[in-house]
Amino acid sequence: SLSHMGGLFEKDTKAIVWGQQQKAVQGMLDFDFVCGRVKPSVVASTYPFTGDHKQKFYFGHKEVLIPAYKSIKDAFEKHPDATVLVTFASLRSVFETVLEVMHFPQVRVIAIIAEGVPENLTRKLIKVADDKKVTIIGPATVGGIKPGCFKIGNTGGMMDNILASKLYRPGSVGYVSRSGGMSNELNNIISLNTDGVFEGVAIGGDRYPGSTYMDHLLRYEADDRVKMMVLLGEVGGEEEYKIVRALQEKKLTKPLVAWCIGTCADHITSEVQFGHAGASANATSETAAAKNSALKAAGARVPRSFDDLGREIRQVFSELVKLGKVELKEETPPPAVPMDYAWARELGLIRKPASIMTSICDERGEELLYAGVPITQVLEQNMGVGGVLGLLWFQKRLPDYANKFIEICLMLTADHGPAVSGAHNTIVCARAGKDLISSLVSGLLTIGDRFGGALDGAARQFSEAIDKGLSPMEFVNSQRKAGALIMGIGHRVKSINNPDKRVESLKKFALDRSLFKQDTPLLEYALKVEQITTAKKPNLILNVDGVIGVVFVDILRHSGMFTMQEAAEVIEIGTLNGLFVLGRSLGFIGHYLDQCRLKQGLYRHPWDDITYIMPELGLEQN
Ligand code: Q5B
Repeated sequence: SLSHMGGLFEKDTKAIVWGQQQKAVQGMLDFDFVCGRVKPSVVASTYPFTGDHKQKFYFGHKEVLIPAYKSIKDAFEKHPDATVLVTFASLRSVFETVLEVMHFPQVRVIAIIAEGVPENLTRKLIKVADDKKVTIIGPATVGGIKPGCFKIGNTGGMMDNILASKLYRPGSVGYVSRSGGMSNELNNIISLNTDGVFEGVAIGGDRYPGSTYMDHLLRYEADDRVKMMVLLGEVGGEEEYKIVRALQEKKLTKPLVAWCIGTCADHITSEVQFGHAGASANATSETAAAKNSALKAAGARVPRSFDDLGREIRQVFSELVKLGKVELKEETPPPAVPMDYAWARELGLIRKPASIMTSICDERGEELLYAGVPITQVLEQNMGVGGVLGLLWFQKRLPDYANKFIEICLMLTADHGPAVSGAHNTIVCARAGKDLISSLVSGLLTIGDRFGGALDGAARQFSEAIDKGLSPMEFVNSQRKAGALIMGIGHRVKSINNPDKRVESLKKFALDRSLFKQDTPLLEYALKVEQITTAKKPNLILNVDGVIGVVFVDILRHSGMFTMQEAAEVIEIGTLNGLFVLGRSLGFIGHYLDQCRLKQGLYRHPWDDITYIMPELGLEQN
């Protein structure tokens, strides 16, 4: 059954990976690149739970697309040159998938990573694999590595480990171990004491591994490029005795350094089961110590302890060099593999200015923070919508009366009927069959100097006037002279004869010192301006935009929460119109829903409400 066990992996070996293991595939491609492979070793992946698509990977600096197939059949039929399957299928699905893959004649090697595969199923797979001349590595393994050629999945660890153990170019030592974790240790020990690893396979920790120590040692024996071999066996099972016999029968002739781990089990009085399913001695002959003695007696080079393994390997290797059996090659540095950004960041090797900065909200931790305040505290402290707005807009816990003022503003600006520009637009848009967001936005787009968007303008104009020391009359005159309207003054339907109740309520709240606990000099100034404008025309009242604008300036300047610079910035960046936008969004959404509920058809403006004035061009020509 061993005649088929030639070299498993070469520089052009191609594999298909079963499973969504992007990190492992990227690791394989990085290994390929550092080895100087011309093409990536992974040609496709397969996973039954996603449709056919392509996945993006890096091959060195280049980005490559590797196809992912839903069906195993498609993957192997479309990639007839793929001879290896690396399967990350779970213990539940691995049997069926491996069985299916073995039907494809091109398949020569299957690496099974899953742990806990039922032993009876593994034995069935081994039987089929033997018939089909397929080599199985695993189950319960990280896989194996052939420097310069191919790496199974996550074998060899991260790139720094691969570079440190010089796994990017072949050495002269072939090793086989059970444990994947220990294979990393072997990579390190061998690279420190010899010219490096030629190939290493971790056969896996189960009692019935798909391929055995012997299978791989015989391959190494047959391969001229392997000059010495290392075996890392372990307590439990009889596999190591096959090596003993092979040594005695001279089937293995190359120098073999061997050590079985688990010798400490002899010092423990109770029966010990180590991490691997097979790592338990059921008889004295299965102990690590017994196997080490037998191996030594058969001619293997067995160190006194695991600590001496490196020294023993070094000794054997230097003997081979002295005998001229190993020719030391000049080292050529491997190409630099670009480091993954995430990894480099984790190691603290790079810094990059963030594309986005934020100072109002942090959702990354266990609890959402608004300006550093946990959301549970926002609720516990009854901060309300006003408090939340204070945190998110100003990064401040505003005083309760200011939060209350904000909430009153939102309530009073929520709607002012279907006739105003914004609501009209929302209604027309809704009746044209558009969705909620389009209809809302259509309404919001009308907000500006004339309609609902005079808050910032009023704040700016009135505060500039008071800062310049202009009397209300001087201010009104200067605006008239400049031919500019006073923002926050005037209304289409409200006047001193038909006062705007919203404005009355806001004034009442802001001027009541028992409720509104601060001075309001700008509001008082604006009311004097109103007396002058309404004397000219009764509709030139301080309107809803105006009263909110000036009271907010009073909050910014006299609540003690803002510096003068912060107060100026709030106005400058157009914050205050946001209050009207936010409040009126409630109404616009209401109008949208209302139109839908009332099943209103497409709006068309009636002709009798349009005056058509055409230039009389046609007549002139006649
Ligand atoms: N005159 C609001 O104008 C309106 C003057 C003025 C000096 C002024 C106008 C205006 C400033 C912007 C402003 C917010 C367009 C309004 C809102 C929300 C709403 C809406 C709703 C809601 C009204 C007549 C005469 C003319 C003008 C003079 C007018 N305004 N002078 N400063 N500010 N205000 N916008 O009625 O000599 O006759 O030529 O632009 O604060 O949008 O409910 O509807 O909740 O939805 O069209 O409340 O005041 O008056 O343009 O015919 O002017 O007064 O120069 O003088 P009207 P006009 P003259 S609140």
